[in-house]
Parts: sequence; structure tokens; C-alpha cells
Amino acid sequence: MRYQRSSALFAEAQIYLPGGVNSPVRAFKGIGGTPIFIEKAKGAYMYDADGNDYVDFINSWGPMILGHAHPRVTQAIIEQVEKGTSYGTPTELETEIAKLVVESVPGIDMVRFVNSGTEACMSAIRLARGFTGRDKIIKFAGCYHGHSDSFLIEAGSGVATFGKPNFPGVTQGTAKDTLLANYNDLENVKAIFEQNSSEIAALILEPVAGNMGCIPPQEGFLEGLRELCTQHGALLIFDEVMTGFRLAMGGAQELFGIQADLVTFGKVIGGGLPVGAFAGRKEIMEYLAPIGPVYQAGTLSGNPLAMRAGLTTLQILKENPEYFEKVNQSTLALGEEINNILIEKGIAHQINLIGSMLSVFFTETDVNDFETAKTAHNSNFNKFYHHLLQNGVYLPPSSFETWFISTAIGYDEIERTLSAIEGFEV
Ligand code: HOZ
Repeated sequence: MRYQRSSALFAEAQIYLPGGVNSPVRAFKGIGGTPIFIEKAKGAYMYDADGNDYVDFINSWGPMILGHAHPRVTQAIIEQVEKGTSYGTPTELETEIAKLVVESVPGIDMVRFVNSGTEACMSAIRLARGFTGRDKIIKFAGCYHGHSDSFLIEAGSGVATFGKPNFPGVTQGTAKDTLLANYNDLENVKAIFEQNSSEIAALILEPVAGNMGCIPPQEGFLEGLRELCTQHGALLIFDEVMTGFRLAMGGAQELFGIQADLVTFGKVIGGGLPVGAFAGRKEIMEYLAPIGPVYQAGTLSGNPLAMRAGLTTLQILKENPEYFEKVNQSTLALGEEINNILIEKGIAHQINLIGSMLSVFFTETDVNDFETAKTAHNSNFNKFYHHLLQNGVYLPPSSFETWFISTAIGYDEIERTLSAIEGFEV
């Protein structure tokens, strides 16, 4: 049996871990079947506990833009391990990576490192509230900014996969300070600002949504949000956990030429180790303790091992700007070919892609927001998913997630993927 050992491992995991996993979407509940247990990964491939190999289009949900176990990143981690893995003191490494981030990302002067994208977004919101003296925030239906209380309202990612709009554990008090808007709908945001103008501390969004599947911003949307935030004295926060150091060295801000007030990072910035960060102009960032009144702290924040992995990854990207073009070209080729195959088969679908992010939605409708993303036929996605898995291609296990393409994916990997799709029937 192809997944015999994975099934046995999953059975045992469920005894000790709720749902057998440490992050819900990994449990395959949305798509059915048993999660695959991975033993190792190298370059474009992951290898499971049964000895099967997969072309990897999840890339750890985004971080592995250079593919798995890149030799330089691996070497940097080994060197750091030998020097100790955590000190709880300042290190030169933190300044070095902060300097590189500030040089790469438009309009930021300072960075605070944390351990995850969730922490980055949660802390950025606290900072925005402290800085503006206001309580409310605007978020978009289908956007996901991690699992902190303020954001678990109509959230994307696993929350959307399991179809739960709101969550036990989030108090009414917290929920009432989160105002919900529709992605790509500027008029809707305008109305919300007009009704709550002097109360809104910040508007947060993924400048390219990646947690309701991949949904790029429509023309004028980000510009309009920038204007509305400036007009109403609210901070614009770009959640670049997925797009940062992926769409360009300067992320979505560089790609679209829009300046946010605060930017959050995760994924690529840690090169496969747990790193998040938030960044902004000096006058905002100096509202943070120990200089300012807004408190935020962490024992493993700026952890030297994680900083080494992140710094090396960012250095490689900086030294090889053509890598962004390479992943974009692979993604475009893949998207075009998948489109051709599905058209030929007469299977209704939409392919959304930008840079090295891509999603296939099985729907007749253009997908521009959470409502249209939800029109996708899950049963078709689930069949598609399992067909590809059987044929050695690993996708994110939900149609509300984005495929991430790495520099390690080349002609052979695209060929394997396309020939698998050729054999797909609904
Ligand atoms: N919510 C994450 C992706 N958008 C899931 C991460 C994981 O399960 O590893």
C-alpha cells in the first residue's frame, strides 16, 4: 500500500496530538484521506515515510523559495549550531539581518524580530493601536493574519478550509473591534471608514491574498486603500508573510509601488526556521518597548540559529536577483500549461497567479474575493489533489491555500506535474 507507513504514523499521532497534527490544515480534513508523513526533503522534492517522492509545490507553505536543504543555508545552520543555539542576549547577527531587511524593503527604518507570522501581525496591530490611540481594525474576509484573536473573524487558510466563520475562545469584546471588509471592494472599505473614521487604528491586508487561494489585488485597490488610510489617520499594514522576499526583494510594496506604514514578515525571512518580523518607520517603531510604551518581548526572538538561516537565505536572494525572474517564469509556464490541459478536458476552472504564487480554482466564476473563492467545487479539487499525490506531486491540501514555486523547480518537475494532470478526470 502506497501510504501504509504514513497511515500507521497518523494513527499513532492522533493518540498524542489533537487531530494528529500541530497545525490543522495538515490533517487533510478538507480534502479527505490520510496525511503524508514526510521524512526528508532536498531541492524540489519531498520524500515520505513510505519511500515515495513528490515534486513539492507547498515548500513549507512558502519559506523554501530556494528549495529544500540549500547547501549554503544548511552550512550556515551547521556552523551556528556549533556555536550554541540560543543565548537570550543581543547578537551581531540580528543587526546584520535587520540592516539587510531595511535596505531591501521600501520605506522602513527599523525591524523587530519575532518567531512567527502570527506573532508579527498580532504585535503590529498592538503597535498600531498604541501609536494611534484607537481600538478598531479593518481586515478583509478570507485574509488570514495568523491565529491571534483579533484576526479569527472570517479568516482564510485553515479557518476557511473547515468552513468555520467565527471561533469559540474569541471574546465578543475582541470581535467587535475587528471590522470586516470585502477584498478588492474599495467602495465597501470607504463606507466602513466613513462610519468609524476616528476609531480605526489600522487596516491590515495581504497585498496579494494567499489564504483564500491566490487572489491578486485589482488595479487601483491598493492605491485606494493607501489614500483612505492617510485620509482617516489609520495605519496601513501590509501582511507580507507570504509575499515578502518572494514577489520581489522588497515584496509587494516594491512590486506595486505602494508604501505601507507597517509591514509584517514570516516564511522566506526565516529560510525555513521559525522567524517573523514587523517593520516600519522610526517614529512608529520607537513606540515599542524598551523605548516606547507598547510592550512586546520573546525568549527566542532573534534566535541566532533562525537568524543565520534567514540571513543566508536573504543574502542568496540579494546576490541572485535573477532568481525572482526564474520562479516567476516557472510559475507562468506551469499556469499556462495547466490552463491548456483543463480547457482541453472541458473542466471549468480559474487559474490565479502572480509572481511565484498560484492557485487552481474549480469554478466558472472569476475569483476576486472570498465569496467567489467559495464558489469553487471542492469535490473536484479533492479529486485533483489525490490524483496528483498518487502521481508524485504534492500540493497544499486545500483549495484555499496557494502553491509556492521554488528556484529548485525546473523542466523535469513541471513535466512530471503536467503529465500527471493529463491523466486527471473529474
Ligand atoms: N495557515 C498556514 C498556511 N496558510 C498553515 C501552515 C501549516 O499548517 O504548516
